[in-house]
Amino acid sequence: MLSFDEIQHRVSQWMGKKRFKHTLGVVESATQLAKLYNVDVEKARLAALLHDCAKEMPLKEMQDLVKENNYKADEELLANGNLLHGLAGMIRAKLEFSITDSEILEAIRVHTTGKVGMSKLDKVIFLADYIEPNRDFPGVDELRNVAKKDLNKAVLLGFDNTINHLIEQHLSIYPLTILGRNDVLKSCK
Ligand code: DGI
Ligand code: FE
Ligand code: FE
Ligand code: FE
Repeated sequence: MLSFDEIQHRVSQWMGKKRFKHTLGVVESATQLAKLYNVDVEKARLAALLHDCAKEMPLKEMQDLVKENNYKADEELLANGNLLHGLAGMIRAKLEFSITDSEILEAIRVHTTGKVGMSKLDKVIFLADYIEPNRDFPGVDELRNVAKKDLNKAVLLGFDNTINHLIEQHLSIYPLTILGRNDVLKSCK
């Protein structure tokens, strides 16, 4: 089993400076959120460190990784690296670092799309990805404030922001993202 620092070093070689900085920001935010919401901090740190570990792979390599390891992915997921890098990252985490913890692997897998029935760890990683210190978009400070008070409400705002953004750009919304959004809405209020 490699140490956190050894994994960090390997991950840094798989991405550019900017994404590595983002990754360390997600580790920082995930650590804070995990403490706040009673999530296993070590699991959150490892999932955060690995969440984008496949993001800079060429799409073809992501697709091969998924197929060669017999994972199933629908057409829309397979066709778009923005969607596929979660699953590809999960497989990389398993193969390259022998991560076997199913909660960590799942949080990596669903960090972009979300899903129905997200665990607290899934939500912490999803949200940390959104609010880490290097993120700068309209509404991020409001989201950071909500994240300190209500995990589900903050995740809902994250989904809403993503969906709004996709609509503004006339892009496809992955159906599971809508289902995940509606599911966390039920946990709000
Ligand atoms: O990998 P990051 O840039 O840190 O962030 P991310 O994994 O949350 O999102 C990656 C990209 O995926 C981002 O540009 C928005 C896009 N995305 C998120 N949800 C959907 C989506 N794209 C489509 N087409 N459909 C979605 O539902
Ligand atoms: Fe990502
Ligand atoms: Fe990210
Ligand atoms: Fe934008």
